[in-house]
Amino acid sequence: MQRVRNICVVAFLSSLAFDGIAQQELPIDSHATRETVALYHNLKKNLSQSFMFGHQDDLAYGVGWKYVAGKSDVHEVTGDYPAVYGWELGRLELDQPVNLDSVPFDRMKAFIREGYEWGGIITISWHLNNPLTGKTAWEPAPGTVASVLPGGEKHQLFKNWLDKVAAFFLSLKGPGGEFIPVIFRPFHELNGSWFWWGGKNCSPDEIKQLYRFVVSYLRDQKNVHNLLYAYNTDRFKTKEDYLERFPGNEWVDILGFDIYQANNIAKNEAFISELDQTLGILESVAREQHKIPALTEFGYGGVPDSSWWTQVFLKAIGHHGIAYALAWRNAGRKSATQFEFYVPYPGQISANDFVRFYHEPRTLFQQDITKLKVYQ
Ligand code: BMA
Repeated sequence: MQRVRNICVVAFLSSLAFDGIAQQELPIDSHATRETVALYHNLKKNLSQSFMFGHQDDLAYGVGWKYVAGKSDVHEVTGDYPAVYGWELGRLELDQPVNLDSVPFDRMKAFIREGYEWGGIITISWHLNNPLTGKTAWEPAPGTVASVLPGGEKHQLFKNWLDKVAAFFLSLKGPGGEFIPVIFRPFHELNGSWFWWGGKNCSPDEIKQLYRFVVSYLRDQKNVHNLLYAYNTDRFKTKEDYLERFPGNEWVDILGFDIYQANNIAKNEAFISELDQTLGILESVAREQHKIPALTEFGYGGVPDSSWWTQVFLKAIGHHGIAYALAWRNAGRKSATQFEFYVPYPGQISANDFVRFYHEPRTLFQQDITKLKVYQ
């Protein structure tokens, strides 16, 4: 009721001013579904009180197991599931039934529905192949971004790929037939040079054009209205660095960056100070742009420090107000010599500290966020 009265007064004073105020409180998609708008509002609320813990591929596999109903390394250690679930679309564009990390897309959809029904939040990345060379996302070939923009030789192919992504998003439905909201973070780590859409492999103007094209194609051509869009760099030093490739306020809902600690405990202090400073810049840009700040990916591979969660990660997060932080995937054994995980499993050296981290009032997991009802 209060809101109705305010709207009348503001509309009376100036309809232009009202537009300005209202837009700050809505996602960039003016046709976003009710649940998507509710998620946006709820992510914006209480930013300074707490943050949600997320994990990539949490329900699909962990260290030493794959596809066990109800299993999750986070759950094995804490007795609770994450609040945010990360999933990955790489190879959907090639019509393959499994993604680049061997997760079948039909199972992924079921996990997404499960997490949503528990009240959890879904975020999706896309390590799409290089459309110009046909190789992986990590095969930068200068000219690739230009080739997929309107007028480019791979533009039509890229649109075909986006059609598949649109169909995937539109296939995600909750129990009442409503679309499941997703935080989509296309072209993540776009200031690094390891992906074809990143850093030196294209100009800032080209990636901005590409980002805008993807948003307008999915939203305005394919009628996908269950997405919040995340602008997602890798680590950065200054506000200018962060915004160098920013497509503009009207194209982005969430501002994030990815950061990993190098495998060296001696560098704990350096990591705390870097993460603390970078989060400070992120928060101030988010305030200026009226967007939602988030740590879109983080991790310390193999977590070799027994008190990393409370003595390093939580210290760096400190007083910062971010909506969520997504730990990367527990791939487990990748080859005879490679082992990848970012969240402890039972018996892992940081498991007890992860339980302490779980009990910190500032960290939100599944049971906390179910109560928050973020889709209402
Ligand atoms: C990387 C690693 C890879 C994986 C890729 C995409 O950081 O985890 O093993 O294929 O992300 O999910």
